[in-house]
Amino acid sequence: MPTTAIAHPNIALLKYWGKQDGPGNRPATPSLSITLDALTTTTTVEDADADALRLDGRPVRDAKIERTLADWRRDYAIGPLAISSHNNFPTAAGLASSASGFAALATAIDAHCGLGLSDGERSALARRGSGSAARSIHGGFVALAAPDWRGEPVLAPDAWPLAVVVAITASEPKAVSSTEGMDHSKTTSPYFAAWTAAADADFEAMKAAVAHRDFDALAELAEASCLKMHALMLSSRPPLIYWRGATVECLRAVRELRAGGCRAFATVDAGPQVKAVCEPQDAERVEAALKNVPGVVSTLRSGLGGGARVADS
Ligand code: 2P0
Repeated sequence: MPTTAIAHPNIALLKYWGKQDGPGNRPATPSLSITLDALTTTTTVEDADADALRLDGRPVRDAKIERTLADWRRDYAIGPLAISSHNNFPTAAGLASSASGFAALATAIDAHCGLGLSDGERSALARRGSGSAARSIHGGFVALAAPDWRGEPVLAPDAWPLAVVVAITASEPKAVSSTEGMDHSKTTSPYFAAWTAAADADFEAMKAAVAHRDFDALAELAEASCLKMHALMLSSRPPLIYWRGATVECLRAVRELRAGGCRAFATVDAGPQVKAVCEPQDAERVEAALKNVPGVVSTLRSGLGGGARVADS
């Protein structure tokens, strides 16, 4: 019998960029994210004679998934599997498909192979595939921090139901993967030490902003974390420039909205898309403003969603 799990991508408001040395894919800095509900990865696993992977219906080879399965098998009895994964959103468009992908895969395999993992163990397993996937095990606001580097729920999705508007500015796959980009920044950016030195204080400040549902403080901290991460990318040698012109224009548009009294802030990951976070009553206005920015191809809207789970049969 096949087993199906679903998971949603998450967007980091406090960014993870850079890893610790050594095994386990442990981040160098804590992060804090929101899990989205409108974007979904659905992954089905089934016993097979040999591993086989289908993404959105097409047979594929994926070195990162193959490496991760080999790593998981060092610790867990996981037989050969036919894996079929489907995203209801563009896979290569910088929308955190590896977060939802590895969270769904870890959840499906845990159930299918009877590993009996706790949420924390499942999060650690997902992290070994992709750091951000550790956070998609949970819904709402989620922290990923020392010493365990397992996703920890901070606030349930309905406790502070913010909205997210994603502005897609380009849809080709990124030229430099996050894993490569992080390593490159760690080894070449003169600002990397400053990034890690401030990380714990930034994390505590953001946790407090979330605990108090303080939108203005969250907006200020999230934009600072995002732009500090992009400063690391830009100061790497050679530089990593994930932005398009429209990315910057979207950041400007969100700032103008905020100056006009709209509660919204923007964040950008390792790609050209802009994610605006706002209060639900402002989502329509934010989406209209971003649609109007030249170079924006399309927009998506989402609320906050739940954690990775086995689908009802
Ligand atoms: C984040 N990103 O915190 C940051 C912000 C992108 C920019 O985590 O190497 O795919 O697989 O652990 O999780 C994207 O990197 O990296 C990411 P790996 P991952 O969301």
